[in-house]
Formats: sequence, C-alpha cells, structure tokens
Amino acid sequence: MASSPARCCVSKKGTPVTVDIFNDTDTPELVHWHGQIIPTDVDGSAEEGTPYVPAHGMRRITLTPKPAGFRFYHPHVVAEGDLNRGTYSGQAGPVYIEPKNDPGAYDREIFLTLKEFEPTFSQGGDMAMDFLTGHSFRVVSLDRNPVPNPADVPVLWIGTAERISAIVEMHHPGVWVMGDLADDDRGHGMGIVVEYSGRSRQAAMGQAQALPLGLHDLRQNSSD
Ligand SMILES: [Cu+2]
Repeated sequence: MASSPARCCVSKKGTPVTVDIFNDTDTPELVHWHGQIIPTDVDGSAEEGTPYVPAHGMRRITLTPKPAGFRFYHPHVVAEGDLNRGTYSGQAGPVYIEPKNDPGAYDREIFLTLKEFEPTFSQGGDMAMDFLTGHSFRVVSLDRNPVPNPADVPVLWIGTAERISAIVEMHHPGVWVMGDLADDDRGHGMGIVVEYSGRSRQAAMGQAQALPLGLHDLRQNSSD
C-alpha cells in the first residue's frame, strides 16, 4: 500500500485470491480484511494469531473472500500515539466482494473513500459535504448489510469506518465534482467528476480547482 486511498479491489465471493503484501515501512505490519469471515492465518489481526508482515518484507496470502458485500482493508497494528503508523497513515481501501448473482441494474458503479482529520493534522482540508445537491440517494445497504426498507435521502452522513451503498438517479444534467480540497490529494485519486449532457471531463477538472467539493459514496447494493 503506497497511496491513500489505497486502490479498490473487487473479487468474487467464493473464488480464491492470492495477495502479495509488501511492507515498505520500518516496522512489522498487518493488513486486516475488515468484515470478512476468513481463517486466522490470513485475517490480519495479531491478537488472533496472524503472522506479521516483516519490516521491508513481504508475505503472500491466499484467501477465499466472503461474505459478499462492501468491505474494506486497513492496517491492524497498534499505533498508540504514533500518527505515522497504522490506519493514521491513511492506508485503507475499499474491497467489494461480488455476489455470485448480482441483481444490480446501473450504468456506473463508483467506489469513494472519505477522509477527515483533526484540524491540527489536516494538511489540505477535509471534504465539503455538498456534492450532488438536488439529487437524492436511495440507501440500499449500510456497512454491507442490506437495509429492510431502502429510503431516499437528500444527504448522506457517514462516520469513521462506515460504508453506505446508495443508488443515485442522475436527472440534473451538468458537471458534478466531488473531491478533496487539496490539489495533490485530488490528483492522487481523492476525487471524481460525474458529468452528463456533453460537458467534457477536462472542463470539469478545471472547475474542480474552484468549486467547493464534497464526496459521497455511490454504490449499488449487493447481497450474498
Ligand atoms: Cu476493521
């Protein structure tokens, strides 16, 4: 993991995947597969017995992802007061485990990660929360669990480590930009442009420099 947010990985439920975990840090590390039901040896939690990935070393693991749904991975070392260690370093990323049968009907599927820091640690500012004003979000799943009664809401409010899966019907043509306020972070993937009605991506990214930016998660539901 070398950037934040780390890349999304998509895998199929029940299909084994092999992952090479490289640790470029000076201390032993662990990658924990949040929310998956997998053996201790690969789960990524030292307290359960997973071996560490040695400093500047590598460990190859094979796991069979399950259950289906929107998960994530993150370091699992105890950072304590060291803000350069563990999840403080921002090294987390989404994991989507596709169900065997995907009932979703959508044109585009987007995975997004938010960041939020204590103001004294923030280097580029957090993300404003006004993306897609005028659209509504049909929340179909929370922390990968399908909600009993999907509801349309005008705003998504999300906390640390939470995941929201929502469907948005795009019926206000234009260029909608969401992303980090820091140019550098946005250039590294903390931002996205949603456009329709013929506006160019280049024009949209130009606007990204000037607009107040927010970020929401637009994910399709999934089920086992
Ligand atoms: Cu976790």
